[in-house]
Amino acid sequence: MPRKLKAAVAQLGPIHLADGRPAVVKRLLALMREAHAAGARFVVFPELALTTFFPRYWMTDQNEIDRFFEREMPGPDTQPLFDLARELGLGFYLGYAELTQEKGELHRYNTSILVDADGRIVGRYRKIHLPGHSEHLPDAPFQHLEKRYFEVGNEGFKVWRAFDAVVGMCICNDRRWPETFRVMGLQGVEIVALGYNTPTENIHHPEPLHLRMFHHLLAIQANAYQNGTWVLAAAKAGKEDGFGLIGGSAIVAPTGEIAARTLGEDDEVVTATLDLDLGDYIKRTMFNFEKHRRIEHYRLITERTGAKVEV
Ligand code: CDV
Repeated sequence: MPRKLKAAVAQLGPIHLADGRPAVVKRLLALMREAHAAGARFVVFPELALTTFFPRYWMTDQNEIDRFFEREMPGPDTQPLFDLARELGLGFYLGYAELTQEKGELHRYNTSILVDADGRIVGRYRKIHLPGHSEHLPDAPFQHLEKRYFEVGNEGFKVWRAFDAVVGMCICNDRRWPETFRVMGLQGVEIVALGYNTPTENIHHPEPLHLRMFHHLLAIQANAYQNGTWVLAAAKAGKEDGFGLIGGSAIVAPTGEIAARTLGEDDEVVTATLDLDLGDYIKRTMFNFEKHRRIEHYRLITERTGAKVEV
């Protein structure tokens, strides 16, 4: 019996500072209805999908920072997403800023959740590869303060069984790191869901715009192929209060080919029917890990963090 899943990525156009949660959730609900009308059973939303990409702003008042965080999930503003998921039988991936209390201490993570078609949270991922910096960069056109506002995720790269598939999650910058996908690949991942906010400008080194899109697609296509997995990548796109984010939301097949891609920089849904067995031949042949991996030669990957020239 072939395993097929119609899945969607729901790109979001800009969310401005002045846009409140209820207005954003209304947009997400409309995208869910559109994905469902197209026959999808799973829809992927972007990273930090409930607010503007706030790490671009330098803030020192913790109360001001915490306005961008969710203290509960679902909470009063986000409950309608879960209700609609249950009503439509449509699961989703949602990225948001998580404020949680553990052992009496507050923690802040850049988080995504996997919600099944019954509207239940079945998985949670806390972003591990936090990009950017923690200090104020006065000469930069904008900030990228993920290292200031979030802790490194403490739950690893897990996979979950959902939609009759093995599903993993990662967030934005994680997609550029082969380790992210290989750890999930070693757990037999079949779908990697990922949301992202990629500024059009590299604040650390000038890069032409086309290179930003090229690197995004290069990373998700290569990692899909090298692990024989589908990748569902959802962008927040367009100009948020004048600050540009690339679009390019895509559904990538285990062959590394793009099966669907958004065209614009606004709210947009694209879908594809995933053949969940397509990655099997890649996992059995070219990337048969059991047969071909040589872990005795990979020690440096876990023993050394930075590159060191010793010759
Ligand atoms: N939100 C992100 O993680 N953004 C990063 C930075 C490096 C641009 C990204 O990889 O797109």
